[in-house]
Amino acid sequence: MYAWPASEVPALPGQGRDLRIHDTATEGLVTLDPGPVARIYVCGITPYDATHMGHAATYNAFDLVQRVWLDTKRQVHYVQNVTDVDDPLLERAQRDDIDWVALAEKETALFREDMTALRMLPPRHYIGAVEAIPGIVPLVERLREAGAAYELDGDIYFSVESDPDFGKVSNLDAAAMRLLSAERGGDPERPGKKNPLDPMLWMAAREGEPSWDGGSLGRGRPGWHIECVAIALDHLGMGFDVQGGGSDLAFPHHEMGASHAQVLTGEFPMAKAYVHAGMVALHGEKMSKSKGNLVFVSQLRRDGVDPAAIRLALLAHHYRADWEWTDQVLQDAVDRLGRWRAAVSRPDGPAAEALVEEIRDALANDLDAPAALAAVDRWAATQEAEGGTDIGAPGVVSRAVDALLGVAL
Ligand code: 5CA
Ligand code: ZN
Repeated sequence: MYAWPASEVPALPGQGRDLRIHDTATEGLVTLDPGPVARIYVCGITPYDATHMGHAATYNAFDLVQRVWLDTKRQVHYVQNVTDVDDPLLERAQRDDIDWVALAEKETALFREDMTALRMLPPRHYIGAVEAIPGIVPLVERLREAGAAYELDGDIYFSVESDPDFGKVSNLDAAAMRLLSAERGGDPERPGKKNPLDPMLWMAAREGEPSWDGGSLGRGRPGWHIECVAIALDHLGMGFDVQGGGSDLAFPHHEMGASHAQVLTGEFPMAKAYVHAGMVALHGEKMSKSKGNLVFVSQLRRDGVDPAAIRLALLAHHYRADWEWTDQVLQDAVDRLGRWRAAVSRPDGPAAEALVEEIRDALANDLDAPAALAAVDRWAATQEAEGGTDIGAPGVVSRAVDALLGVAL
């Protein structure tokens, strides 16, 4: 499916930096060394409700990854999916008595608008689960032929024991895995499974639910993890640079996906770094569609909030931190945007070359956006207090803030 329009990324003077980023699998910082084309897969939305600040924060983190790479003059091959058929989507459509396809299309369209407004660069390939089904079926068939999958009352499960490297993404013990599996879409209690953690690859058609021809698998629909694996392998291949998502995806989603891919290809690892963004909360609890404690990007836009201020509110938090959305967070961002715009509206100002390097250093250091904002704050404060004589410096600052942080001043 089509993604959304790209905003322009101004070229900057000087040299970009190689990105050092936290990898969940090795539990430390890794300096990535992508070739001329960096490859990244970021898990997309399940489109049954509007984009909330938690989603926006996670996509902001990976937009920064893309911008750091672009600044090194690399191309970026970015792939994102849309989980446009899954239990939560079907349940919401039933609850609201609407067609599930119409619901998915409406919320995906709104997501595109929100991403465009926030100046998130689009993926090169934006792929729906439904359109990926013809590629998913043969992968499940191959897993079954390899003895890594088995049938249970018509449903097909992946056997986690078929991957010797299972567990190396999230580094959790068995008890923690079991708990998270139950919370996040798994069915560890279902009798008859070889291992309670085994995830579904293909769900046999259920009465009243959509289903597709699965060849030798019979009619049904794909499991969640194999969806992302099929799309990632099709468009990026193994050993891509970054697998991204929020921290709630480390287990089971990214763990299971890595195992599927590793068993399918015999290669390890699927991704060179597994990068996870922290969770945004509202009123003390993780913002989530199922709990309904949400602040929507589209609602703020409707209320007249400048999308650049929303973006600055996201950037004010380190991507790995869990943080709380409050009115004050937004107000601080609105105030900061005002100060920055005033500072760049003059024709001259304090020299800006050092500032560009500071923003680059901050982002290359595990995407330290708050440090980048602090550097721009200092330049803006000097501009306000003393001004400067460097003709064109405000232009350099606004181009750097746009190219590296996605904020249009
Ligand atoms: N479709 C799947 C991924 S294949 C999915 O998790 N969809 S989602 O709509 O539930 O979430 C989309 C992205 O937003 C995921 O990366 C998820 O980790 C992230 N996310 C969800 N809630 C929050 C939150 N409160 N804070 C930060 N990120 C969040
Ligand atoms: Zn995914």
